[in-house]
Amino acid sequence: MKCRKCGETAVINMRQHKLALCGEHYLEWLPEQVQRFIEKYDMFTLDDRILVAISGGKDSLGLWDILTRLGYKADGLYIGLGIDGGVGYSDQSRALAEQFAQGRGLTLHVVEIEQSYGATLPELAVISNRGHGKPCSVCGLNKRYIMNRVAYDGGYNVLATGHNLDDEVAVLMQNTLNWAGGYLVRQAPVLPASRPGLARKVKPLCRVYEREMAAYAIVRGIDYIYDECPHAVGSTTIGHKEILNQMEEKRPGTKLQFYLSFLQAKEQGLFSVQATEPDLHPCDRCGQPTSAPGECSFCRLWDKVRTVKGLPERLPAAINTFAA
Ligand code: Q46
Ligand code: ZN
Ligand code: ZN
Repeated sequence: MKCRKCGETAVINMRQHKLALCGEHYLEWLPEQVQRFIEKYDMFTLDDRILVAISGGKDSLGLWDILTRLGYKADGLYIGLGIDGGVGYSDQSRALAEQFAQGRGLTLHVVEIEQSYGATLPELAVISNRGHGKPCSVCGLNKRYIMNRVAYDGGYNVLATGHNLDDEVAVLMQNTLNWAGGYLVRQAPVLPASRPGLARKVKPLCRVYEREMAAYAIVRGIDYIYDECPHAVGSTTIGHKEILNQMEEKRPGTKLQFYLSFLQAKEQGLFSVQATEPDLHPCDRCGQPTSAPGECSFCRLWDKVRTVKGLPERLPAAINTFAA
């Protein structure tokens, strides 16, 4: 397979785009694509301050790399969850995130939930008694809260995550199978900041295939964590990804088509009836916008942990920033 631009040996063949490229041209092509999506969906401009959620995986590190190559002001946020899974998952991913930031002179904020709030994620899952011993349900809540908090405190108006096309399509399939109207309405490349205190949420990689991100990280020499989170094993999302990959194999472009048709249908008003905004007010304890009466679910969760573990009322917030 030869590169369409120069005739050298191609490193990737993208059947859905009928395009094969060599390493050099691929490293040019992908950021151009991402820039196109940033503009198309009005995600942000060179004036915005962007906080990128960094997991240590190929998508978030690849995204951070692309945004800085494109000239955007983007700092990173790594949230340490204290997950071991027999492979030191959290420690390893944090080390890779720090190594990436240091090597490029970028600013990375690190929040360890155990240090900041008093328990690791697996501990929290047991204490909260939610999610049947699986930490994923409390994980999302904590990540969302901490991302909003750090974005707000640090004056970032945009929060970028590395969700790729495969992630988006797996969620879309799940939401469609459940006809989850509320979720379908909110699934989008951009979620505007509807209230003061919330940053605009963007997914610049929403049209980039997972294998394209893996190829980018490898060709670009980015050291990333190959393992998935140990708690992701056997998840519904991974099951859906496998099915979608089989469909893609038979008909290249299926995943992209599914996603783009969904966005188009939404634009034409297919889900607009459902678009009701929850009533938000500031949490009694922390002040972040919440739809729950009184305290937000994050504060209530950690109140319980403090009671169970006999911890002091409030631990000092610990955000470690490794500045450029
Ligand atoms: S939710 Fe669950 Fe993920 Fe959190 S505990 Fe791991 S698998 S990281 S996207
Ligand atoms: Zn080439
Ligand atoms: Zn709160």
